[in-house]
Formats: sequence, C-alpha cells, structure tokens
Amino acid sequence: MSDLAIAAATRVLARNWRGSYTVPAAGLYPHQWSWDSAFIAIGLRHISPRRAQQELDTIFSAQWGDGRLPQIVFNPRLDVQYSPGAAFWRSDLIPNSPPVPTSGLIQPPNHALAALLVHQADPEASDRRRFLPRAYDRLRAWHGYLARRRTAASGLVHVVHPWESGMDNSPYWDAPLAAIGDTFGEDIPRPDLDHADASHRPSNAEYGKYLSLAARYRDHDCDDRDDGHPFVLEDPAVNALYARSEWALGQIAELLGHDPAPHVERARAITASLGSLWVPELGCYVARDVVSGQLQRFRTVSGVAPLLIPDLPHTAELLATLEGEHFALGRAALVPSHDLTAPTFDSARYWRGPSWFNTAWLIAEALHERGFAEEARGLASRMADLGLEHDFPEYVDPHSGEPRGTLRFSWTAALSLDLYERLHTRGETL
Ligand code: 2M8
Repeated sequence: MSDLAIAAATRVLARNWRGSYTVPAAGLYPHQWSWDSAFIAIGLRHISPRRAQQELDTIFSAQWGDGRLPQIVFNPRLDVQYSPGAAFWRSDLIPNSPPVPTSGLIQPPNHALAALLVHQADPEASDRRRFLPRAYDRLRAWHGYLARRRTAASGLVHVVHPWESGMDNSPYWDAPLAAIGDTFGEDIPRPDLDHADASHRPSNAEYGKYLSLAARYRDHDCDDRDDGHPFVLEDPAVNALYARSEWALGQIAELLGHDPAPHVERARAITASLGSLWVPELGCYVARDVVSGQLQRFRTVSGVAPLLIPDLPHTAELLATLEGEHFALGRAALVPSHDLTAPTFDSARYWRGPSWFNTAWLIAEALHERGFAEEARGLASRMADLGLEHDFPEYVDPHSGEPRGTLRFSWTAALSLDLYERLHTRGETL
C-alpha cells in the first residue's frame, strides 16, 4: 500500500458514507450493519476520529431497551433493495425496540474493542465529545444483554440464527439447519443476486431456512423466551470477541476511573467456558449445537479466533493449526474461512472457504498480541496489498487471491487502511 492506496481506501469509505454511518457496500448491503460498523470505525479513526466516533454512536443510538445492538439498522427508503428488510422485521411493533427500524437479531460483539481503539486514536477529541463515557454505558448494557439473555448453563453466549455469527453459511450450521423442518417456501426474494454471483452466495435452500428462523424469532417478539427455538448454537468466534471485548471494557473502565475487575472476571469466565469447545484432534475450537448437544467438528476460521484472548490455553496449538495444511498461513491468500482440505471446502462460496479481510485482521491482531511478530507482520502486509490490488473485495479465493462477492467493500478498505497506517506511518512492529 502506498499513499495512492490510502487515497483509494479513503475514497471507498467516502463513497459508502451516509452522513452518520457507513454502508458495507453500496448495492449489496445498503443499510448499517452492526459488526461492520465496528470494523469500519477502526479504519475511519485514521481519517477522522470524529467520524469513527459517529459511526459507533449511530449504532449505539439503535440500541434496544434490553441492551441488544441490532444486526442491521434500516434505511426505510431503500427497503426493497435488501431482504429481509424493515417491512419483514416491523420492529416498531416489538416491545423494547428503538425508534429507528432495525432487525431483531444481533451480530458478534466487537464494539468495545473498536470503541477503545477509536478513543486511543485521539484521546483529546474523544474527551471533548465525551465519547468514552457514552460508549461505556452503551457497551455495558450490550454485554449485559449477552450475559442475561444469551448465556447458557455452559457459560457461553449462544446465537439463535446463522446471521448472528456473521459467518452466515459456515459448515457449522449445516446439521442444525438440516434438522429444522420448516422453510420459507419457494418464493424467496434474492435481491443480493443482482449484486453478486450466485456461486459466491448462500443457496436458496439456505435462504429458506434463514427466513423461516428469522420469522419465528420475530413472531416471538425477539424476546429470547421461546424454549422451542430450533437453532441455538455456541460459536467460538462470537465468544472470543465477547471475551476480548470484556478485556477492552476493563481498559475503558480504568480510563474512566471505574473498577475494571467485573470485566476481567467475566472475560476469564468466558475463556474458561470456551474449554468445552476445544477439540484436540482438530487443533482448534468448534461450535456446539445446544439443541442436540453435538459439537460441530469442522475447522473454520471461527475456531482459531480464540487466539484473540489473553491467557488462553492452546495458543501454540492454534498457531500450529494456522500454519499447517488446513489454513496454510503465509502460503494461502490471508486466512481461509474453512479448512482447505475438507470435503465441505468451497473456494468461492461465502463463508465456506474464501478468505475475508475482517477475520484476517482479527488473526493478525491476535498474532501480534500473542507475540508472534513475524507471522502478524506477514499477514498484515499481505492483507494491505491484496485489498488494493482488487479494489477492496468482500472476500477472495484463498488459492488464487482472486476477488469474490462484491467490490469496494467498506471493512476491507477500513481494515487494510488500519494495518497500513500502523505498519508504515506509525511504524508499529505489527
Ligand atoms: C453478510 O451477512 C448479511 C446478513 O447479515 C447478508 O448476507 O445479507 C455477512 O458477511 C455478515 O458478516 C456481514 O456483517 C454482512 C454485511 O457486510 O453481510
């Protein structure tokens, strides 16, 4: 990446900026997405700390009364361009919902980590606008929701829909979705296929299950009290981000003169609970289906994401798994979303093989934090270059590095920019 590349990434973020938030991609994703905004803020902080704060403030302002941060905040004027949209969710009829139309689901909790990084980019600007105290209140309520409404007896947070994991068609969800009889019928709106190749996207059969599950959750007022809900899964990356974000909340608490201990305790408790998802033969963590009790024995990028957590047992094993034939760290383009050697691997289709820039950023950050400096630097610089080479693609083929999904994708631009700035402008060791 060069100055030219910084300008190109900045242009993507300007093009996708909508005045108070950034859309993930102009055509395919025309609303605000929760975990996208947190990743985007991490890059925006280098362009404008003020805009990065605003990005997070906008998602915070859509917080539900119970503390959840919604998966999507809709722009109702663009409702037909994305499915399922505001008319499907009709969130105004659901108790606890905010005044703006949103989805009722959630996404992975990467927001506290982002808020801390945004604050650190310009502490004075942050203090002037009282960003951190405001964010802390919102983030405590958000994590409180996860602890109260989404934590099972195992001590782990569960997701109630594949979309909540952010890795929508991961092989983890195959068996749990197959066990669900209901589907949405034949008439499945797919506006996404106007913007991306069908072979890069989830199938119609998967969409049928997604819509029927979402409708069921909505029809129970999204209240997390539906004991018969057929999809309840514990995902390693969601829990790893939750634990890592609790560590970040601890640091935020300290900066604000509050007691960090409750956050550190919660982070340690999640880390201990994650032990039940560790599969030694696979050398990684896996998801558990709470309904059937079955571990979903696949190697995915989610299962190596716990490397993000300080004090994690199995750090060395996770590095070995990343460097071995399944993820080929340093040889594959970035980090494949699924095991390169698995029969379920698909180099083009969404979260079943292609490499994504947000997970590459998380793994680079994790390697850096765990002291694997050379590996972190290698991954970070490849990521910064690859984004620019292909006009900031949504994901890439892990063998060829060729672009897949849509282009000019916001988190690709934001996170490539972040790594470039840290590696070259600030001269960090990453
Ligand atoms: C993808 O998911 C949305 C549903 O949330 C979709 O396919 O329509 C995922 O890659 C998700 O992780 C991401 O947040 C979202 C927007 O970029 O797109």
